[in-house]
Amino acid sequence: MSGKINRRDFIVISSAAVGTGSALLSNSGQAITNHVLGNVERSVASDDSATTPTFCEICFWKCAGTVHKDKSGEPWKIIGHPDDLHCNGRLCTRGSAGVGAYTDQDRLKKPLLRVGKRGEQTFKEVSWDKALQHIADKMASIKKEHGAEKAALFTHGIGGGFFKTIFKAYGSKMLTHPSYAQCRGPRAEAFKLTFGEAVGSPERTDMENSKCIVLMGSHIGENLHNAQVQTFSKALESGCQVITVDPRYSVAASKSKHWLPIKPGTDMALVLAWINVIIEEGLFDKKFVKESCLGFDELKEETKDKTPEWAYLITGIEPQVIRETARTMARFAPATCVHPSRHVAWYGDDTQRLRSIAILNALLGNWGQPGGFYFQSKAKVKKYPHPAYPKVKKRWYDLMNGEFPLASSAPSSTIRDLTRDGHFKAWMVYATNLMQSLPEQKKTIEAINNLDLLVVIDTMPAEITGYADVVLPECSYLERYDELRITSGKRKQIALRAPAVPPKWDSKPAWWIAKKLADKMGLNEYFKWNTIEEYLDYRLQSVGSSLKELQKKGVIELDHPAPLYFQKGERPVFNTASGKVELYSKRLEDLGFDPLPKFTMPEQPPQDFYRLIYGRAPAHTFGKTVNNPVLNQIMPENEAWINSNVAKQWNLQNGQSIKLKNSDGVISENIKVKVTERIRNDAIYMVHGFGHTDRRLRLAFGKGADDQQLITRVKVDPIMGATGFRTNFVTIVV
Ligand SMILES: Nc1nc2c(c(=O)[nH]1)N[C@H]1C(S)=C(S)[C@@H](COP(=O)(O)OP(=O)(O)OC[C@H]3O[C@@H](n4cnc5c(=O)[nH]c(N)nc54)[C@H](O)[C@@H]3O)O[C@H]1N2
Ligand SMILES: Nc1nc2c(c(=O)[nH]1)N[C@H]1C(S)=C(S)[C@@H](COP(=O)(O)OP(=O)(O)OC[C@H]3O[C@@H](n4cnc5c(=O)[nH]c(N)nc54)[C@H](O)[C@@H]3O)O[C@H]1N2
Ligand code: SF4
Ligand SMILES: [Mo]
Repeated sequence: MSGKINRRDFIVISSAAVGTGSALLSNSGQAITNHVLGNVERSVASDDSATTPTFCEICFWKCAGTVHKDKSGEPWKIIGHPDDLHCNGRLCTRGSAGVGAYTDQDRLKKPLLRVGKRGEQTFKEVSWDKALQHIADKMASIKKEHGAEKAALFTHGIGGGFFKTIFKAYGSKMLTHPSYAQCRGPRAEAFKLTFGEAVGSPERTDMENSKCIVLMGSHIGENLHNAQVQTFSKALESGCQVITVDPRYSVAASKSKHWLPIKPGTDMALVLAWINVIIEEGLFDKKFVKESCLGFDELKEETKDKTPEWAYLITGIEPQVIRETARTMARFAPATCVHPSRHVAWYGDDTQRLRSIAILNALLGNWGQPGGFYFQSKAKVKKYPHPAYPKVKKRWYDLMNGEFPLASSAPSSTIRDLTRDGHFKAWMVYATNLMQSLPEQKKTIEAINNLDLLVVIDTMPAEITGYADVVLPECSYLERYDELRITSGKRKQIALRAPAVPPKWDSKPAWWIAKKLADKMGLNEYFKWNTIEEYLDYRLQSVGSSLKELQKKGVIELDHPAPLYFQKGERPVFNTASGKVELYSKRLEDLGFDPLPKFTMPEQPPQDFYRLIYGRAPAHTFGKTVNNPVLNQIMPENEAWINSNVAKQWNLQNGQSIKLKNSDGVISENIKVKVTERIRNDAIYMVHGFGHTDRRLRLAFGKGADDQQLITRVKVDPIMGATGFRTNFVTIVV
């Protein structure tokens, strides 16, 4: 496999690729709507009352948009908000298909109480009053018998905030979300250790001004975070040189000057070799390093033998390619951005790998510089007043026994493992399908079996709801008000989500569920507002706006954003102990970890086994869109990407149905083979989120395979507790 792509290949491959991110963004939801509705003429209402502001809930990018209704009052298309920084007026395929989240006939319709065994999915429908009373009684007895801190809350999504209030008021700060230890936690800790600040979400990468972008895994275009794809496309249009490191020829690779088909799990060795070249050839930002960085000499000493020749034997990337790409990065610095990726829980040494990436960026002097990393602003909006929360006896970190000293958020996997050991009695789970998001499913089931109460608040009968004692149906985002979207970015924006239509069936918004539950739990003083409108208006008044203004505009922008970059002559101060960028981390050293990243080779697949790797597809968000009637049509199942030579060896044909078996003997559901040159011969790739086992998901049930089922071995990051997922090997069962 050659690293460099010539121009001819570039054109051929890019047109053959799955489609670029920008091609999957649309100015209006009409194309998608027609796709579902078969091009029927709609009689469109044109008065103002037929449009409502919202922000998208199909993924966590939260693009702001406008919902349009037809004359019968049904939502029929969603259009991106032109002023919104997250989307610039264009929603992606998934966001345009948001109406499908509302129309899905398989949605949860009534509160449910479990009647059969856990996992059997046997429930009876009950009233809200009964369901909430059941939860309130159970929570009260758990608190009385075991203490409030025996209850844990898992959330992923903006409505989770209302349940956090309940938990804190109840006396538990055991709050966790899988987007930390299963996603971007290592990135946050590595950048905080190095620069004193995290990268944030949306990321503060200034790609639209980059002249060189380096992607390590990060498969932008398939990973479809709207404005990020747009800025990437913009950079490409203005001739930015992209270097993509990926064992698979991703869509981003097809847009790149260089594709480095790295041996999976060896990225840190490549980064250390790049650092070696940049230091040895004197290509680093000397002024910035001298004035603002700590530990350069130690870094130089540590990496002096990490030559491209050393890295070649580990990564499979030829030394001259390593040198050439390092020189390219340096040539365009500081307008070079080595993207820190987002889902980084890969191999168990993830904080250290991300440290190496942070250090490389520091040497390029791109922090606070156009084309590198910019400084973000965020609106300060007052909280609705409530009494002080009770003091808690124990926090999650008191349970860690000294492990994961730099975890700044509770690793969901550890909370799960502690539950398995009997530490927790109740879980409330809001908008996260823990059966698919946490690795080692068996442990998740064992943990759940140790609970006295599992409450799941979801819109769909996801796998996790099958194990719940009480299931609470939330309405779709098109049917509800929600917490304000107040995100960090280049400017200070606030967006509103308002209901375009009333909730279908007996589903309710998160704020309503939380407020009613608080009443039953005797915690109503924490939800003093009478209506959600009053709550939102109070918050908006605190920044000189109002609910009325947001209802009209959808997105507002506050004055005085912080400068995006360091000002000329400014002497940067960093939020680290030394006030400098810490190339060498005394903090890590004091905690007994390597102060500079050191590479160790991950375990390699045995004979006839391949490393299981996974990623995103532009038409889906994890497993939560597979049952969406629109998106299901676009991509109903996933495929196993298998290298052509491997396929030949196993005598596999394109489209053939196989199963995969992992090293622990777990066998997947059926999955179709995609025979391709676009992946190395030591890995098999699939899109995450398929292989649903809940029969109530009529479109998604039994379609494709679930990567999570095959992830039975993880390597845990000792610094902050992330579960490295890419440590599993699979073989083929024909
Ligand atoms: N369409 C869509 N977009 C999404 C999401 C979604 O569900 N759907 N989810 C969003 C979320 S929450 C996240 S966290 C992000 C995740 O998106 P990213 O941060 O881009 O995730 P990665 O894990 O970096 O990307 C997967 C890529 O890593 C490659 N890979 C596998 N092993 C290795 C390796 O050892 N080294 C290298 N260099 N590459 C490797 C795979 O081939 C694949 O191309 O996507 C976001 N965007
Ligand atoms: N094997 C493997 N595991 C992974 C990943 C991977 O790529 N492979 N990715 C990891 C990453 S990066 C992340 S961020 C996590 C993501 O993990 P999760 O956030 O758990 O993602 P999903 O599995 O899609 O579960 C989302 C749940 O929210 C529900 N939902 C959707 N909309 C709403 C709503 O409006 N209200 C409510 N109440 N519920 C709603 C959906 O029905 C679904 O059950 O998974 C991590 N785990
Ligand atoms: S990127 Fe797409 S799915 Fe995600 S919030 Fe924006 S429009 Fe919705
Ligand atoms: Mo994520």
